Amino acid sequence: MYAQLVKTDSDRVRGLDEMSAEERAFQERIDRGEKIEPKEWMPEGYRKTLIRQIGQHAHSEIVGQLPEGNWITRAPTLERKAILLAKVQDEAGHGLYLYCAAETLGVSRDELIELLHAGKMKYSSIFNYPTLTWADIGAVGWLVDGAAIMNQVPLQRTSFGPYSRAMIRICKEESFHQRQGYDIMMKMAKGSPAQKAMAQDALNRFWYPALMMFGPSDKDSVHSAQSMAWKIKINTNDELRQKFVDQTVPQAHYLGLTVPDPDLKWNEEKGGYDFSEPDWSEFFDVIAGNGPCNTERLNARVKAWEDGRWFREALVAHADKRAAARIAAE
Ligand code: BYC
Repeated sequence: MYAQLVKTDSDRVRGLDEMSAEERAFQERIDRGEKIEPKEWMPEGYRKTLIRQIGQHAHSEIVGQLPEGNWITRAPTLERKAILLAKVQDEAGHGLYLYCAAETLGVSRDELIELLHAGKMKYSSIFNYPTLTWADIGAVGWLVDGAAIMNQVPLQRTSFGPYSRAMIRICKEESFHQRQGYDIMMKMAKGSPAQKAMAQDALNRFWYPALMMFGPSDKDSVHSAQSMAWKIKINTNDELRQKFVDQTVPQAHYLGLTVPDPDLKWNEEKGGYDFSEPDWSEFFDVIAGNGPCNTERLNARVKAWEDGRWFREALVAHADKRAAARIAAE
């Protein structure tokens, strides 16, 4: 089922002269900047690439609730609890808009969730790292939501209408999330020496995993070329990673924290920072299922799905009863 739904063969971009008339007309629409809507004709590869990316994105929002949800009861003040609760709730909402966008491509939410639970569909590598201290919640908001926004702002212009529209609302909420994370970091970094040390430790542990969120380096990105030709992706992984570093390093300086990269250096000529690449073997290991929290995250999702089964079945039974009563009354 995985192969039928999401496996794409998009490592080679075909020229217009290699395309059928239908595919050529489709590519020309993309090139003119038109949006593609669900009922319109689209190449199978385009549909599958979108199901893979939107589905993975939706799963990331849902699994992404876990590392932060873990801190709701332990947030230091009532205000922080309320803010964190609202943020985690927003992420559930983002997951739902994205599952809805994927459903317009002919796949059901249940099918996507089954693939996630079977380990056949991915979610963002970042959520396989633990949140050990309160400062980690600051680092997640600042760096993880910051990286998410960097990736998602261009996706507001993605070629598939429902995905681009979902992104507009999601980006508005993500910018609030990023600010709440930075606000936690400010408090910690300007607090007692112990609090500042916690903030530094969180930055040390989250810096490289955040850089990995943008995906492998361009030379190892199998999908980028075709996804960019279809304007599903607007930028390459390395372009966005560079922008993220350029934006985030001055924010770390403002906090008085040190980015854990001895080779980080402003490069006047390119107008950006030179920085060390993440450890890509760690990245591939994490996305293969061997990160510090992969098993815990997936087990938590499967348990929530199983625990909610009776409720979903009750809703369907209730809807069936009401429908039967309506028919009987006609
Ligand atoms: N984690 O050819 P490539 C959020 C996989 S934020 C796991 O470059 P593509 C949130 C990739 O799927 C996070 N897997 O792929 C924030 C492919 O494997 P498959 C969610 C990754 O798709 C705060 C292989 O590596 N955001 O939700 O062109 C709180 C080769 O990569 C990752 C999105 O999903 C990764 N980091 O580019 C709560 C944004 N990177 O599928 C929630 C939308 C790569 O062939 N997605 N892989 O088996 C995208 O923009 C793109 O899919 C990516 C990857 C840039 C992530």
